[in-house]
Amino acid sequence: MIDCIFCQIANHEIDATIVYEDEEIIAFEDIDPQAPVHVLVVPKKHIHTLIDLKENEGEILEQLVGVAKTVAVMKHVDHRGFRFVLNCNPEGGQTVYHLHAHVLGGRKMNWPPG
Ligand code: D5M
Repeated sequence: MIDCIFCQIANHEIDATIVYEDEEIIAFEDIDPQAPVHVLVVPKKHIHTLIDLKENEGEILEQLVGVAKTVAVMKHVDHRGFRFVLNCNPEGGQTVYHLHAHVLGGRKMNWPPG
């Protein structure tokens, strides 16, 4: 999608600090980190929100989770603990409308989340 910032990052049209990339998924540092570790895990295919993910696209979620685990190991938060967050639509806190998951760690997470 032409105006989508995460599509532009996935296509290497704008810069990001990329920590992982394969054919389907890209992971990069969040520009406004909310924890010492804050990485976004993003499918390269443009999907607006979790709700727009089709039934036959479940593999994308598996890939997101798999890469989130890889990022947690790379960032040494796998055993300490980390949070995997997927915001959906306005009340879910989504601000960028290209499906993505957050990997947050390096500090104690609060519950319930804000
Ligand atoms: O999360 C959207 C996240 O995307 C938010 O934490 C800021 C981050 N963001 C926005 N633009 C960029 C760029 N250009 N690089 C890296 N990170 C970015 P949401 O769940 O939609 O609220």
